[in-house]
Amino acid sequence: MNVAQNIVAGLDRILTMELVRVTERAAVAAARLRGRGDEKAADQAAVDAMRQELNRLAIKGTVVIGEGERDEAPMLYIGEAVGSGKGPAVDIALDPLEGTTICAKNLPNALAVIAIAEKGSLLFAPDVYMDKIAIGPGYADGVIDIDASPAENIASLARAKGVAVPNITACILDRPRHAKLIDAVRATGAAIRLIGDGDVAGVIHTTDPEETGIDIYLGTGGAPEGVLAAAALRCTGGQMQGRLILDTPEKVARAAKMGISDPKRVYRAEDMARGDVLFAATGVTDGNMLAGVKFGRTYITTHTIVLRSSSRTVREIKARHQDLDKF
Ligand code: VTB
Repeated sequence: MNVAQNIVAGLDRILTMELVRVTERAAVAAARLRGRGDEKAADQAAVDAMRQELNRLAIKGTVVIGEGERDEAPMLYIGEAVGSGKGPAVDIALDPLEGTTICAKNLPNALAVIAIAEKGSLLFAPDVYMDKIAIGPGYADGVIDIDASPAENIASLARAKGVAVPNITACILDRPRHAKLIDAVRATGAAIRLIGDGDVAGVIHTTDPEETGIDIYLGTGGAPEGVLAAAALRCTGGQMQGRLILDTPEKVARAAKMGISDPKRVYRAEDMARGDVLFAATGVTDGNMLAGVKFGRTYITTHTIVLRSSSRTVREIKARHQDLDKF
C-alpha cells in the first residue's frame, strides 16, 4: 500500500498504531509510582515518558491541550512543538496521567491519554470547568440536552434504552459542587457511580454500558478533559455536550483570547474534536474498561484502547513488553 492509499481519509492510519507506544510508555512510567502518595512524581514521570515517545512520531505536532501554559509547565505545554517535525501538521490533546490522585492512591481508572487531530480541529479550551453530559452510541439525536434537568435527561435516556429509570446508572465526580445534581439524580431512582477523579474515563465508560455499568455522564469537570473525552466519543460514537463555565470577567477574557467569542456556547463532541481524530488511552491502574500496567518478573503488560474516528474502529491492544530496558 502506498502512502496515498494510507491517507484515505484525513490522518495517516499508521499513526493509530504508533500512538499506542506513546500512551503505553507514559502509563508504565506512572504505574511505577502507583500507590506512593506522590501525585507530582507520578505525573512528572508520565510527562517525561510521553514526551520522549511523542517526539519519535513522524508528525509536526502542536500541543493544544497539555500540561498548562508555557510558564507554568516546562514540558508538553500548550503551544509546544512535538514530534520529529517530518510529517503532517497535527494538533494534539494529551494528559499523560489523567487522575494523578487516583494513581497516587492506586484506585481504579487512572489513564495515560492522547488525541491527535488535523491541524485546527481541536477546541482550544482554557483550563476552566466545563459542564458535561454524555451518553454512548446507538441513540437518536436529542435524547440528551445539557439544558434539560437531570431528571428529564435520565427519563429520556431510560425511554430510549427501553428500561425503567432505576436501571440507569449515572457517573458523577464526587465533589461538593455536585450535591444538588446528586440529589436530583437520586430522586429519580437512578443509580450513581461516584468517582473521585478521572472524568475522561467517566465519559468514555458511557460508550460501553454493558462492560462498565455506566449509561450517562453528568456534571462539571475540567474543560481540557472535556475535549479529550469528546475526541474519544467522536471515534466510538455517542453524544456529548459541553459548556465552558466562564463565571468571572477574567475567565471570559481568557477564553476570548483563545478565540471563544460566545461564552455560553454549547459544544457537541463534533465541535470540540472535528475532522479525523485518533485517540489512545492506556490503563495505569486497573479500571472498568482497561487493566492497569502489570509488572511481571520478566515482562510488563499494558492494556490500551486505540480509536480512529474515520473508520470507527475500536482496537484493544494487550502488549507484553519483554525488553524491559526500553522503558
Ligand atoms: C476532572 C478529572 C480530573 O479534575 O476533570 C477534575 O478528570 C475536575 O476538577 O482527573 P476538580 O478536581 O477541581 O473537581 C481532575 O480530578 C484532576 O485533574
